[in-house]
Amino acid sequence: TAMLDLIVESTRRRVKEIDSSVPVEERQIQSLEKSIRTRKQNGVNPVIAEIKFRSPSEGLIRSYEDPAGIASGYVDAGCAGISVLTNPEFFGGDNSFIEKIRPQTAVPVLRKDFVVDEAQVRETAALGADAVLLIAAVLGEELGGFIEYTHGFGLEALVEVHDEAEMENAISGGARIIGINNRNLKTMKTELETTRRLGPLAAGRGVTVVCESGITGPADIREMRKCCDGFLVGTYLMKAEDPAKALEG
Ligand code: IGP
Repeated sequence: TAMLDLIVESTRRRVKEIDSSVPVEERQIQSLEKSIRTRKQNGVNPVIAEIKFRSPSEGLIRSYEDPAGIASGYVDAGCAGISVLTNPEFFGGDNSFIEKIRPQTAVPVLRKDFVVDEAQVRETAALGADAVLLIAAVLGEELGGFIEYTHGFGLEALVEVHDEAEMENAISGGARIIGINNRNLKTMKTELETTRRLGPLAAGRGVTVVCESGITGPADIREMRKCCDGFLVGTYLMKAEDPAKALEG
């Protein structure tokens, strides 16, 4: 996984600059798990809408505009949560996006980065996000420890998996929300088949399953809803002329 290795390596450099003396304020988090469950019970497709200006596979997705403006459009359109890329080098993100979005957003905010060190989890809490992405392929045997550390801050973890072994690692590690990434990080191709195959493995095990990546519109959501609880959509929304309208659509 050359691309993933490259991203992880550059992330390790950023980790050295984290100031862990910044206080983590005590606060009530907004639960992504509940937000997804409630919408599903009410017959609404739970969509976590993403803010992502570039990616390794797409290059520039959308020219930069105020992330808080995009987020408020997503909230008005009824999203279950907002996913925010904070990796600058590969995804055009920034930690400050979280601080800009959080105060004016009534839905859970997911901080999406490549967590390789506990200092990043603590940083996520300090930035004010409600949930953090943990990638099974990055953390391996350390995954369970990171999940526990995350829950210790009162934060939720979206635990990302791409195959059967990672799914088992996530469930046995105590994951409550599992994202099945349809993108193969080796080939960078997306296949909805991944969620079709792995989704049923999580059924009846008390976890909430999110179908991630490669969703190209409402038809994909209708097709996939039997295999998962929620959806994470980035590129399709960010490429739309009006991302919020695309979400309503
Ligand atoms: C969104 P898409 O294909 O709708 O833009 O995908 C999201 O799943 C994707 O951004 C993503 C991601 C990640 C990004 C999934 N896992 C890990 C960075 C790191």
